[in-house]
Amino acid sequence: MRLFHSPASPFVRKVMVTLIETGMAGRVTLINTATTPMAPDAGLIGSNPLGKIPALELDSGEVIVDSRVICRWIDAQTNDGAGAGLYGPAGQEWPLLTLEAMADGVLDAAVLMVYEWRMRPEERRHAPWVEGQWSKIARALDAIDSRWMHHLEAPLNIGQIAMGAVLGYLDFRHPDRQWRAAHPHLAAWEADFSTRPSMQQTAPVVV
Ligand SMILES: N[C@@H](CCC(=O)N[C@@H](CS)C(=O)NCC(=O)O)C(=O)O
Repeated sequence: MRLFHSPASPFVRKVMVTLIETGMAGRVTLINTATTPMAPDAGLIGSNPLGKIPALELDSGEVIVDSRVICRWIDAQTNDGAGAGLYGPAGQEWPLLTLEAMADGVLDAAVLMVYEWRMRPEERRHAPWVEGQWSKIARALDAIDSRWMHHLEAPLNIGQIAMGAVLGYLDFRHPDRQWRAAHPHLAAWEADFSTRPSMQQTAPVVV
């Protein structure tokens, strides 16, 4: 299998952590990919017309996107198809899928903030729009810190993997926002979760 990959992408990190935690990382070849809305990677768009990473090309040639679907697919490959259990018991996966969706929404906002500053000429950057994105992130972190911690303090699940990628990305790209200050439960959880070998091996790298 081939994974369109960048060591800076938090969505790719979700997939990499899931591969490592399920023992499947050795089955995947990483394809180093640099892609932006204005300069989509030529090798990628044939597989994912959206021009986004991660995209997973199976040995059959079939391509799976996006990170949410890829992680679900990886989970389903283990234990003779019974799954790795990252989504909880069958029929009860909705809270964990919701937590993952919320984490992905935070990542979308955090990545858009980076793009606004990196890809727009200075005179066209719109600070209120950036602050609107940060407000989404802050509200989601508030909700997770106050109402979702029991899902994070449970056996390993997809919500934890997604939140690990979120908090690592906020440290990587938005350290000035100091997310820990108003989110003590998440801060304590992250201090522990980030010591997992799968998290250490996938720490973001500037490209
Ligand atoms: N919903 C997608 C989001 C993926 C995404 O936004 N990836 C970024 C890199 S972190 C990307 O490929 N950006 C290029 C673009 O937006 O054209 C997922 O979960 O995989």
